[in-house]
Formats: sequence, structure tokens, C-alpha cells
Amino acid sequence: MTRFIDQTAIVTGAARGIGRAVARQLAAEGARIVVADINLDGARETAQACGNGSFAVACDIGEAEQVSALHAKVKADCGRLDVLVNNAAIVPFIAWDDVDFEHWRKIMRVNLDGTFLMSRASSDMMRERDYGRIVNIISNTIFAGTPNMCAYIAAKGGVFGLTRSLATELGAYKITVNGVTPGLTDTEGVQETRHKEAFEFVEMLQPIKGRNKPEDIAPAVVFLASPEAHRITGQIINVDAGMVRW
Ligand code: NAD
Ligand code: 4PL
Repeated sequence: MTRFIDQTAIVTGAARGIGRAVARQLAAEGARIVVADINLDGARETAQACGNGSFAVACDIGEAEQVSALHAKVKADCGRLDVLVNNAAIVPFIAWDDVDFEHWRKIMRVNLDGTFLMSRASSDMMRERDYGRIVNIISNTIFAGTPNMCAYIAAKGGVFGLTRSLATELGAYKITVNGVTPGLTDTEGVQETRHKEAFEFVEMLQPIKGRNKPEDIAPAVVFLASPEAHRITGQIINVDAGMVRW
């Protein structure tokens, strides 16, 4: 398919995991991918695999100057921005008793502030052409209240609210803003934490058995990022093999 021919897409956190799968599937349909990640080596591997003139940029989404520099480069090298996928996030496993303000701020800085900074800069560029697709990767934990992730879930709840409000603010410019809420997914990030011990329990709650893989999440993201989704904004698609209903 060729839904993204001539388009430029920024995918944050695409050095690995769900972001990489989204980047690969957008690129398979013609998009040029700007892989923005703090892991430059991984980002370069993703860009290489994507082809279409895709490139990697080292960027901490929680730092306003780095987000500005990223957008200046996209403007100079690509001249246009069609799609932003806000995927980069820290996925912590932390008991409530260990949650202090330092942890809270660390998660908010990246998962919520970073999503704001990226959305602010990208939508300003999209507005120039009266076209844009913003897709926020949220999490089904905002519905389930999953244990050991309170700051993470609070930040994702913030991204959920931002999805609805930006849909309103940006509609006049024909920019849509939607979210995807994955369930527990087998990624490198999850394998680094005790979340990996939860697969059996989570599968028990899923009507469709088996582990979610990054490649299973990406098609919903690609759909919302596509031109044909132009009448859908402020919405959430839940991709979790049916674990939660909302
Ligand atoms: P991951 O840890 O495997 O990958 C995350 C990527 O984000 C990494 O490449 C990392 O370097 C990058 N990143 C982290 N902080 C960054 C920053 N400050 N600036 C730029 N890049 C940064 O994670 P994943 O499991 O692929 O998760 C991707 C997204 O999906 C996240 O938004 C996560 O909250 C969401 N999600 C994941 C799951 C899951 O079970 N894996 C479930 C629901 C939602
Ligand atoms: C159900 O977003 O959605 C663990 C870790 N379990 O990050 C998530 C579930 C995790 C999730 C998530």
C-alpha cells in the first residue's frame, strides 16, 4: 500500500519496541521517518531499516531546546511534516511505597511534558499546510489502574486529556489528534522490568490469548496516521486483545 508516499513522519522512541514497529509499518507504505530517540545507535538502525531517506536524530523529548532543534532539522531537510507519533516514554515498575516526588517528576518530564513539547512544535509546523495527524501512544492502564505504575498512569491520563483537548484546538487546521491504548506488549522495555512477570495474568484476562507484540499495535497507529482517517479525531483505539472494555 502507498498511503504515505511523499509524507514525513516523526516517530519518537522508535529506536526499539512499539515505536520501531510503527516506524517500519509507516515506511513500508512510503513514509520518510524521522526517528527521534535518546538512543542514537538504535535510532540509526531503525532509520536504516525504514529506507525512503529516513534518518535518526538524538533528541530527549523532555528538553525544549532539543525538541526545537529536531523540528528545525525536519523543516530544513524535509520541508514538511505530515505525521507525529508520540511514542517515547519511560515504562517503570515501582511499588507505591517507593514512589517519591523525584520519581513522579522523572516520569512526568518525559511522558507528559515531552508529549506536550513535541505536540506544540509539530502542530505549529503542520498548521502551515493545513494537514496533520498526531497519534499518541497511551496505555490501557488508564482504564485498568494496573499496579506498580502510578506516576506512569497519571502521565498517560494526562496524554489522554491532551488528546481530546488538542483535537478541539487543532481541528480548524485539519489536524487530527487520536490515541492508541496498547495492553501489555512484549518489548525490550518490558523485558527489562518486572512487568515481564505479568504476561500470564494479563493473558488470563484477554479473550484473545497470546502476548501482544509491537507489530500487533502498529496497524491501529498507522490507520489513525493515514489520510483516510480524516473524519476521526479526539478518539482512542484500544489494542489489548480485549483485556479491558471501556
Ligand atoms: P521501550 O522502552 O521498549 O522503548 C521506548 C523507547 O523510547 C526507547 O527507544 C527509549 O530510548 C525511548 N525514550 C525513552 N525516553 C526518551 C526520551 N526522554 N526522549 C526520547 N526517547 C526516549 O518501550 P515500549 O514498550 O516500546 O513502549 C512504547 C510506548 O508504548 C510507550 O509510550 C509506552 O508507554 C507505551 N506502552 C507500552 C506497553 C508495553 O507493555 N510495552 C503497553 C502500553 C503502552
Ligand atoms: C496491562 O503500559 O498496559 C503492564 C507496562 N501491564 O506498561 C504498560 C499493562 C504495562 C500495561 C502496561
